[in-house]
Amino acid sequence: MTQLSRNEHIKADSRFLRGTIAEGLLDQLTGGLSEDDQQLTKFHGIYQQDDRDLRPERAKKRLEKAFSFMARLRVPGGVLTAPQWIAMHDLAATRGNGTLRLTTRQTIQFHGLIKSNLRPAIQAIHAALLDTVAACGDVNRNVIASVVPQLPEAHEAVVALANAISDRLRPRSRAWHDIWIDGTQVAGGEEEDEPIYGRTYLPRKFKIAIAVPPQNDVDAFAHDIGYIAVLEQGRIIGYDVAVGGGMGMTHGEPDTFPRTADVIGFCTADQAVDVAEAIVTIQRDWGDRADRKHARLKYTIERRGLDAFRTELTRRLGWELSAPRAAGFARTGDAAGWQDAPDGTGHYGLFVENGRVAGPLLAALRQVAEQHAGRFIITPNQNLVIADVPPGQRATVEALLAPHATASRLRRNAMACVALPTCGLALAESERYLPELIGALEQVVGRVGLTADDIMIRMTGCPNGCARPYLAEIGLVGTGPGLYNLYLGGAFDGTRLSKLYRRQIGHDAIIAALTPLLSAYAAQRGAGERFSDFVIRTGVVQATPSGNRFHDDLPAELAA
Ligand code: SRM
Ligand code: SF4
Repeated sequence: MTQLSRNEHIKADSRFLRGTIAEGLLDQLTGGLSEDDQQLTKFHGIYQQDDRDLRPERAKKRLEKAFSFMARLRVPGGVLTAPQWIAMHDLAATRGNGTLRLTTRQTIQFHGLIKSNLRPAIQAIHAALLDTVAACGDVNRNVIASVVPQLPEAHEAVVALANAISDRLRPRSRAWHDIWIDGTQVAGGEEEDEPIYGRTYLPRKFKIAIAVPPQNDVDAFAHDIGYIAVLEQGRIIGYDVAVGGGMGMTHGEPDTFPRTADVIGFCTADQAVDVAEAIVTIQRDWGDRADRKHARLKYTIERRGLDAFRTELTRRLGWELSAPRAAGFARTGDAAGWQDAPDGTGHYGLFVENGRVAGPLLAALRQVAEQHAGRFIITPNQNLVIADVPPGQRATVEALLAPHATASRLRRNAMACVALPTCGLALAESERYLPELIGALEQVVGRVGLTADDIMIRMTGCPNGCARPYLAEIGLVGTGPGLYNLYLGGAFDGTRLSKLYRRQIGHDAIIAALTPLLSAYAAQRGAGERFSDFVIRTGVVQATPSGNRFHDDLPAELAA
């Protein structure tokens, strides 16, 4: 019999996600929690971290690492009210590190919560009618949806679906309430049940996105399930269903790879939640519980085959998906500036560099929230939309935010994961370095005449792919301090993975590698041709047709 991974035992023995978290919170001798409890707090949306900048100094002084916690909200569709935004602002200021971090999954992360602040922080989130339930862990995570408030009917439908899926797939355990809100309960849980997940939940994390074409702002093909809306006269009548997407891989292990999801059919809007549940239960039963590196749905599908997966889905649903019918995508990313809605309101797209809301921008957004009763919608590209602004308030909103929104096109189309100093898995800088690299590349695009073009750059500090770098036109993935693998050729509409172009290069080599390519693109591109399509047409890299070919077709010097 195959041996289960350690996490499977931790889950099974946890009394439905309780472990000894409540006791650990009372232990004042350490700023951290036990190793097993660290795995369990993830299911409550909480990660133990430490400030990696301080590690050497603290080690020299024989001090414990500078532990703190990151908490992540569950916000299906990314929609917050203005009072909720204010509450989150206050929480970051009083309990966190004074910043809000908008994430690539349309939510907010708080960094720097010390252990004694953790429970008050979660209680403040709860008081604002929000929670952190299942924002991490081996369950369905925050369900993301296209940000299209300018199409009110469609937007309302996808946000409602995101909420309905999130509700259906939310763990039923009361552990989150018991530990963080009620506060004292240590025992309990034995009598509970998880009708969808069971005692050991899923083999691994699970992610769902809902897209409204032509906008692929959610990167539908990067998800375990991507729903792609089919519209008739502005109304969503159903969704194409794509399965088996994912980004994470491990350097030097070619049996791990990013994968774009496969479209397997169409369901009506009323059927979409049942489809999600059926797919989740297949992954619960078929997923690999021995090796967490092969436990995502993408590997289940590679192992069992798409036909077998489709047959099992039909069996569990009791009916069959019909033939796919969604329209294609035009682009990923977000629009900046005003979008007009039919009722005369406006929606202001604000670029937030790498999602970090801090300093004057944080203060300006608070002022906007205080004056505006509309919604704050977080995008899946770490940006923000101030929605439902009446005509009379447009000038005020713009005056407050425009000074913070100026950025080149290159910068606006770029995204970096958090990485150092908080991410325990980072091999290289990302959020703290990308602005500098973009600055250097702005000089290059300025020289060759590409300042008016949209070229998409994404960076991560390790191969886990939190900023979806393998779907970028230019992807940079950390391999070690100051070093990155450079990937090219991910399609601008999010439908094609990229290919490795240079291994382990630093700042100067990145600029040196990209300069001639950008220059050639400016001079030789066809009408409307994207940078990623150009590098494939001219043979700079081979196209990657599917995830299991990600490591193929490399020149000899790059092949592992
Ligand atoms: Fe991620 C782990 C940050 C989106 C793939 N991710 C982490 C952790 C929690 C590190 C850890 O496990 O200790 C990072 C915390 C950093 C920090 O200090 O805050 C982290 N991931 C992020 C965020 C904040 C990146 C960002 O800059 O916005 C995103 C938060 C999402 C959210 O709000 O829920 C984030 N992570 C993603 C995405 C993109 C997406 O979901 O669309 C991916 C790729 C898609 C996918 O899942 O395949 C992603 N994160 C991972 C992985 C690799 C998973 C895999 O299948 O191999 C890990 C590591 C792991 O799970 O073992 C990881
Ligand atoms: Fe951390 Fe790696 Fe994710 Fe970046 S990609 S946040 S370095 S896990």
